[in-house]
Amino acid sequence: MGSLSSEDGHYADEGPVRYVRIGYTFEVGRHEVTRREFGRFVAATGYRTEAERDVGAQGCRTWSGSKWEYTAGRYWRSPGFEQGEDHPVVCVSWNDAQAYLKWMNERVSGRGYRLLSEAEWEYVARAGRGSTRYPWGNDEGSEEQCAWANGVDAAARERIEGLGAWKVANCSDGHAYTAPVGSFPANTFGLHDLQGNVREWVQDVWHDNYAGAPSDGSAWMTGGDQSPRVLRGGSWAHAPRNLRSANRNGNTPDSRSNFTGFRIARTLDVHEGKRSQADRDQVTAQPEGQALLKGATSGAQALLEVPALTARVIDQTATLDAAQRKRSPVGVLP
Ligand SMILES: [Ca+2]
Ligand SMILES: [Ca+2]
Repeated sequence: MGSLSSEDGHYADEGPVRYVRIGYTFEVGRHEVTRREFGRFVAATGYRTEAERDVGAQGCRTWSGSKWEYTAGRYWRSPGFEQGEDHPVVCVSWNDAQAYLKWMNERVSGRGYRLLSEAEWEYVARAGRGSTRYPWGNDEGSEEQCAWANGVDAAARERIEGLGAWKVANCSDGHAYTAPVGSFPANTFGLHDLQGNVREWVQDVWHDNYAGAPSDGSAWMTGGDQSPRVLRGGSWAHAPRNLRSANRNGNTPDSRSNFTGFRIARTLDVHEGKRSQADRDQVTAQPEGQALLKGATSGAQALLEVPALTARVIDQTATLDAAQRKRSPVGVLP
């Protein structure tokens, strides 16, 4: 986990590189949480996001054409660009994500929905491509990137004003802002859009580097800076460098922007690869039509319409070897 200082685009907070062993099975949302899913939560609870309540700042952080700034009236239903119901929800804070998870856990007791830990996030984002900068390899800003992920690209430069000095991929991924979830290929774990589309909240508090970080996959909740939470994966608004699997950021739990969303997860079973009988019973007992499982690869299902889950036996050591490859000249604008 992390990246070596020799990796192109490396930031100091991505080191030191370390081994993480995740000795339990967990599920992770196949997609980022969508507007449809979040809307169901809001309809059921009347929840008002922090953007709507102007917590700490007015509205949601958006691009004005010259800078990022909090903009009154912007929130998840009105983020400053068009979104369909199958787009990822944005303008949600870490606290809003926790409210969503709390509601899910009240609806379906005992399931323990939560955010991913930072280590889990990087594990599933790398998806077996441990040593490359991206799951598609090392080249950035290339056609390959645009086939894989929604980052800031030629489509964005065409449609978004004032990009000026933004580093933009030299290809078009077809989406200036968010894309419907699952528009890009699944990784080898069956998961979509870890890199790009929206940046995703994870559970951990912020640390400036990985010195002393847990090695068992759990969220790092002690020490460091206790206020900011970690964000991973880059988004439609991020340069290729920030779509790298190792890239990380932190922001306060009430912060929100129109490139930030989240993804859900839960621990399945400490017995590797085996689902508990109670869990199987729950799945069997679910009311017809309530499961929303689109082509999941194994028996994991949600009891209410939540992001489709995919079950994976995560009992491997997430490794980063020292293999560093010279990448080709990149097609990135200055
Ligand atoms: Ca894009
Ligand atoms: Ca993402």
